[in-house]
Amino acid sequence: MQISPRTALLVIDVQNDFIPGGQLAVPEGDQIVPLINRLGGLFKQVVIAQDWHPSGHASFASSHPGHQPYEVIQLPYGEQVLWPEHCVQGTAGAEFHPELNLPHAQLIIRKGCNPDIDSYSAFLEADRCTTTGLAGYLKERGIDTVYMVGLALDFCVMFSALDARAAGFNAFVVLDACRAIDRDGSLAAAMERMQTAGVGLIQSNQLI
Ligand code: VGL
Ligand code: ZN
Repeated sequence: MQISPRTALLVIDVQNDFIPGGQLAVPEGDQIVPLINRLGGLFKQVVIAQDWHPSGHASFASSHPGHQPYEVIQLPYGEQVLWPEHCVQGTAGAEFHPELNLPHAQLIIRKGCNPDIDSYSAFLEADRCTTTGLAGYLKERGIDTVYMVGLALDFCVMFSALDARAAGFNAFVVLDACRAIDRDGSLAAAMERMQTAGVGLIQSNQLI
């Protein structure tokens, strides 16, 4: 398929902590890397999102004495799943998978940097009002369509896709270039939310 120059690939959180062996490993997270590299070559515009938390971040269970990872608690902006410590700024776990190879990517957008607010989405933090600036960047470059790949399908990929739609972009998720955490039905719920929001759910052979 000829990919329009008004289209960008958004590569989400392909970082060591989300790969088997990492602090918040997504099953088979490593298996999508070769496909993402291949897809990257089709796009002129590539943006890479990087989960990038300060130590002591509000999304870490360790920041809430008496609570365990994967519990859900109430924070000022709403419900928050508590995670193991992951993607701490400057650590090896926060680095991209060593085989991720997208040298022509022009923007790395770091998210979750606010100590008190999580940000699954590459567009909008969990308070649902602080933006990362990504929508403005894409719009100023004339981009109207965003394809998304990466980790985790049922958290950061889904929220990025929903927010891309809300910001007025055509949004597609390349399912075989994603992997999910899938806790408590989160994958099925994510698929339904994306479908309802008009996110295109496709396979890589529709692009390659
Ligand atoms: C993610 C949980 C916490 C993700 C990031 O990349 O999907 N999930 N932080
Ligand atoms: Zn995170």
